[in-house]
Amino acid sequence: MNYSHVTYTHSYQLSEENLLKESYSYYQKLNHRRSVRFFSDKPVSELVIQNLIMAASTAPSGANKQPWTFCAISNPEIKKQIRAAAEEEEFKSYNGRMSEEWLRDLAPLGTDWKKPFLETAPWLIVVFKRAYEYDTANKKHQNYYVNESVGLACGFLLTAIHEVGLVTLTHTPSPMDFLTKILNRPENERPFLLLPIGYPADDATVPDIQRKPAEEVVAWYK
Ligand code: IYR
Repeated sequence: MNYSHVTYTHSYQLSEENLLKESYSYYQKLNHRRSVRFFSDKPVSELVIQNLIMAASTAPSGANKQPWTFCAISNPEIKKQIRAAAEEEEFKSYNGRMSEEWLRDLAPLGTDWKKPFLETAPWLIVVFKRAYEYDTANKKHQNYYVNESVGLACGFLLTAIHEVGLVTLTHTPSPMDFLTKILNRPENERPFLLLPIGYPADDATVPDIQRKPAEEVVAWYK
């Protein structure tokens, strides 16, 4: 069945001058986003988390399949299990699984296998990609561009979290299949990204990294 088409309405069109101003200030705003590893345990309400997830879920997706599930976890017992399992994998990664070059690249960031933020942050969001779907007759249906779609949704989630003054970290313990087991997810779902979310700790620090300048990022073809 085809969709009916409705008129596209966008709330504003900026003057050229304001377009320049707004695009610059949006860049400045996003440029303040940082991956934060030190969280306050100050609670964040469930409705806030739901709004942030629904903002993420507005991302475009292949054939509009929206191939994602966001698990929102505040249960301390589950967070504890996730931390223990993640640290077990990370310990192995930092002590033999990652290459020398990888460890050298990470050294300036000061990361290690310990992940206390998985318990401190009031919420963990585990994003699952849905490789395929089952209909009510248990027939399998494919999804499209699943990694791209879920990656975009995660990008939306990160910008939404930043916009409301909360912080997060794109944490990817590897391998991540322990999340499927702990959260009891169905076999058509695969863990994609683990995000602690909350307020930054009062004494939170971030590494003093630099972003590439425009000349290194943009290739113009005018
Ligand atoms: N997943 C590990 C290691 C790690 C890997 C990369 I690439 C990073 O940019 C940061 C960390 C961890 O979370 O510590």
